[in-house]
Amino acid sequence: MRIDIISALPALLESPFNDSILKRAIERGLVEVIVHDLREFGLGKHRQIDDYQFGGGAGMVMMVEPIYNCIERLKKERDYDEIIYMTPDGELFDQKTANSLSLKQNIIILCGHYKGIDQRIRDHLITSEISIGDYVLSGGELAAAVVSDAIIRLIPGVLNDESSALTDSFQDNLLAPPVYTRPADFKGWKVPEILTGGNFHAIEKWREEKALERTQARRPDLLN
Ligand code: 6GU
Repeated sequence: MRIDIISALPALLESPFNDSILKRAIERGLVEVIVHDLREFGLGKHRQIDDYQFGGGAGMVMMVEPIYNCIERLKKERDYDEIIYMTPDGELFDQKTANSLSLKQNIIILCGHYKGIDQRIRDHLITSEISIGDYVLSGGELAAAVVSDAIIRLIPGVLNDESSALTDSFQDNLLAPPVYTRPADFKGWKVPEILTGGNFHAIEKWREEKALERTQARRPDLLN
């Protein structure tokens, strides 16, 4: 899989892909993540990428031309399954969308900034619009990192224990059960006995019960 991220602030996208699971996935060749600096497609000697909005109003708008040129350059090289625009008025991101995006070959993620991007890009080039929640971030970069992380960890071979992505919270509309590691007794705070007893059938049953209990208590909406 290949993810091309277009950003006016590419530095914001450096560290998420240079550590831990995502870094290893890239090193193993399971995913390619290429960040494109929109400024390189800016107009004139100042490499302008934003301008005042028609009709007046506060805030700059990202211009059509630099984004168009960047996307068209990429589209010449390969076909893209999705061209995603990160925006707080997009469709709410969830595990189902992550699952479906993880099956794609090539995607572009465009990060918005300032007051947003010229609507004509959204009308003519964007195939889907994603928001990561009902709050406003200064730009789409952190949201793009969130979406990329959720997608990449689902690619086969990225997680060491492949089954572990399947037992994530949300995969079956249930939150994950509690987990424990050694020591079994820390200052009198004890691990549930069933987990140290070695009865795997009983442990599985306990985990299912706890997952259901936790979901009922915290996210009853998931059970409908
Ligand atoms: Cl994708 N972008 C911005 N700027 N804010 C957000 C968001 C995206 N998702 C939630 N808030």
